[in-house]
Amino acid sequence: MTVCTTASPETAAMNNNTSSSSPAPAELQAAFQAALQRELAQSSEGPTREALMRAAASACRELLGQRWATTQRADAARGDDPAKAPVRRVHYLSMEFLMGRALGNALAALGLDASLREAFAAEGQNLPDVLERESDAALGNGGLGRLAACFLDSFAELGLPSFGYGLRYQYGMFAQRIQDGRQVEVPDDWLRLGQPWELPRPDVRYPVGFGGRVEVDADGSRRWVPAERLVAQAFDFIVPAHHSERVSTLRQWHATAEAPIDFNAFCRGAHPQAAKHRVSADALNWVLYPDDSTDPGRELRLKQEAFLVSASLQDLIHRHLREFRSLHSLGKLNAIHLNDTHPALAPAELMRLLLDEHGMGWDEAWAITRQAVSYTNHTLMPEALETWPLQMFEALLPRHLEIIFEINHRFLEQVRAQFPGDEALLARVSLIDEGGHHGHGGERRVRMAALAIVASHRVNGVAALHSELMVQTIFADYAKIFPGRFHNVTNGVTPRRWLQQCNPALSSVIDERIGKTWRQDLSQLSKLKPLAGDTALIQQFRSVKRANKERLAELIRRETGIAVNPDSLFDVQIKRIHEYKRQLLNILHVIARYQAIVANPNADWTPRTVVIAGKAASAYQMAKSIIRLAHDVGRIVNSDARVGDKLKLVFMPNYGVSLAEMIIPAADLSEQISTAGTEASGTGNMKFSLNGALTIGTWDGANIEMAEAMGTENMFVFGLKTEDVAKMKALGYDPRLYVEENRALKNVIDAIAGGAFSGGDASRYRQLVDALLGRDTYMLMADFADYAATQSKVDALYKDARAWGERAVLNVAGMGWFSSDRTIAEYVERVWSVKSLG
Ligand code: B1N
Repeated sequence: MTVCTTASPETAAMNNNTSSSSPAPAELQAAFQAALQRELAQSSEGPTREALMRAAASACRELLGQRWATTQRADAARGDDPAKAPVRRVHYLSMEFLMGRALGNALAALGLDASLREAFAAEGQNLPDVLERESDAALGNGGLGRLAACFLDSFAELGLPSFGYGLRYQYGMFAQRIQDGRQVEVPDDWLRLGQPWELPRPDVRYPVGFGGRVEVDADGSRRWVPAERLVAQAFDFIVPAHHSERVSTLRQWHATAEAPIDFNAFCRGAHPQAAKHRVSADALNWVLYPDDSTDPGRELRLKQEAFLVSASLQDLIHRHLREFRSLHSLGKLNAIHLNDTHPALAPAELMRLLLDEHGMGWDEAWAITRQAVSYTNHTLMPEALETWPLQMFEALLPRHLEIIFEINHRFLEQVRAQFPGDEALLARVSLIDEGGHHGHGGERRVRMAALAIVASHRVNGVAALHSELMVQTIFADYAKIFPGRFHNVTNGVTPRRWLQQCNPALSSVIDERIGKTWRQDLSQLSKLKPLAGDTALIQQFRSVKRANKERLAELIRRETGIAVNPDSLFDVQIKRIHEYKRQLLNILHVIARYQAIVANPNADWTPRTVVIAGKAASAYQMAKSIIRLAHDVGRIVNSDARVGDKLKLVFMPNYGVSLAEMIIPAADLSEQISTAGTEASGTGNMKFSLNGALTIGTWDGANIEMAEAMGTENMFVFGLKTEDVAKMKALGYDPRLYVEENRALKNVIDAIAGGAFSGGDASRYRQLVDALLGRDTYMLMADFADYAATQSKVDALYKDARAWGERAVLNVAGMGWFSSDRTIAEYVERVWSVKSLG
């Protein structure tokens, strides 16, 4: 799939390659050997796996650097042919990019696996062991950050002129250790051993200011005089296409002090004062906020967001001026995309740069801003809607606040004209929350989602249901004011990482049947549909799955000491721990099953291994309590001789991209069980299905579209629908009624409450049980019976290996639409192309 054909013949050639014309292996071998010699010179350990990994990475990096230069030259020429509509360059602004490892991907993309395999063998090492030595680049929390990483892969593959912009955090997502069944957070010092992938760009640096005041010149023009100035310094991370020589770029900003030492203060002996700016710059680079869905209103986070936005937009303007010499065409030739509201300062900063630094008038600057900016919303959780205390905002970004006031003034005028007399509407949609209600102690706050919506030409949700709910609930007022601005683009995942690389054995089976082109055009997978009944194919699927399960069983044993049976059904739930995702519902089912097995050990049980993995935000006590419960229940269940292989519960520590690549190919059953209406999309759901797991899931997020694509009969759907949830809440939901009428559920709750899993300590899970019996916000009690009944259907089908296998094939066959290539093609078509501007 190629969406962008640009003017230059050079690019056309780059795009038309159907298979990557890899550099001569000799050239790579030479680069690899040179890098290896450098590595060896620096270490006394000999050619360790680390040394080989780093040598391979730097050899790849050199080749990628060449491709980068060619790609940039081609993109710069994209406006040259007056006969063609110019292609816009996309600037994808995101506080998170969850890249994982890069070497395996680079080798596959460059077509170098084979020659590197040989080079490693010559040193007595095999490829997978060497690849394993690379640590994950974990600069993201979860789905939102991983989506951004999949998008970079698709940008490269589709030949889209683009930059991903992020921050170069010193510490990424914390590593999770488990001590006595409890999560302990450990800093992720991922830069400790240096970063073989990044290309420092010492010549790409921009000043970024904070604080200070706004001065008014004699001619009335306004100018920001910041109190503090940092310098943003670029580091590039290059992402190769697999089927052309194009690359995409992730440009990550690193903050340094403009004046790292105040020598006056230093000479007075006032060392803290002398180091003030350096400390402040370091703080900015310090750490990724380890929070999924809620942000504490912390000043450092706002500074990080402002820093990302300012550096990225200065870079954009600089490049645009270099290429086109004038700013008038900036909106037409550039798209600026906001990955949620985290970079939503972008329109304010762009206005500031155009007005104050480049002397443009308001109307033109605003027109350009609106043309360029678009915004994706990723969650309906009201607590995740970012707002900043006005006081703090003003102290840090006084000029931006003035601009936001002006945008708001003009916007509210328009609303007043459109809906005369509706003062309540004005208060609801204003970019400023006046604080006249409960919460936040009545202080005034800046609403970032409002800014993002008002300044964008398009706003989208990430799955059909989510986009619908978005305009019916949190953004209903804005949808009334801007009909036509809102739409849907359903998420997708890159088939290169999430099938080709993580599951080479299944990839070969698929290749044999339908050829290899699914890597570029995932819709090819539908060709498997007529083959779903093919006994040999089912058998191949089964033996690949079995081998992947053995590999996972070995990892489980290494990591947790638990022995699991690869012939049992592997039932997997891996994602951030959050109440709405309902890992607790999963655990309740495990307990019910445990009790039933103990009561009736000789029944014909389908053996199951339940695997859970995920991190809890460090301050999220309920999520941490769920992790502890999983361990407590696992300890009891796994050591009960009456249970044996019939049931195991495993919590795998330190979930991340690389662990997902190991677990997903080994799953039989994928748990996607969020309360209907709460999971915006989910992307793990897609990865499992693509690897031949069946889904047990609610009618939520992208599960719905997956079920429709593969046939609802091929998914285990259960539970309340969004309308049911809303209705029941409106009528007054009482979870106790469900517990009273369901003996199995009552026994489960009683066991937890009575301390059956906590050594008799009835207080350990009191809060958790009280929450279930009191509010049960996510309606676990209402969904339990249907969930358990549906799990029994899973058991029954798993006993019929042929029927299960046929459905596994149909799952893969139905996933063609869920490629991030398709997602990006839709963004280009509806959001980023010149055409989409209307
Ligand atoms: O974004 C993913 C979706 O597939 C998931 O359903 C959704 O939960 C996830 C604040 C978030 N939404 N919001 C966040 C992350 C970090 C943060 O500080 C919110 N993540 C999602 C991709 O669309």
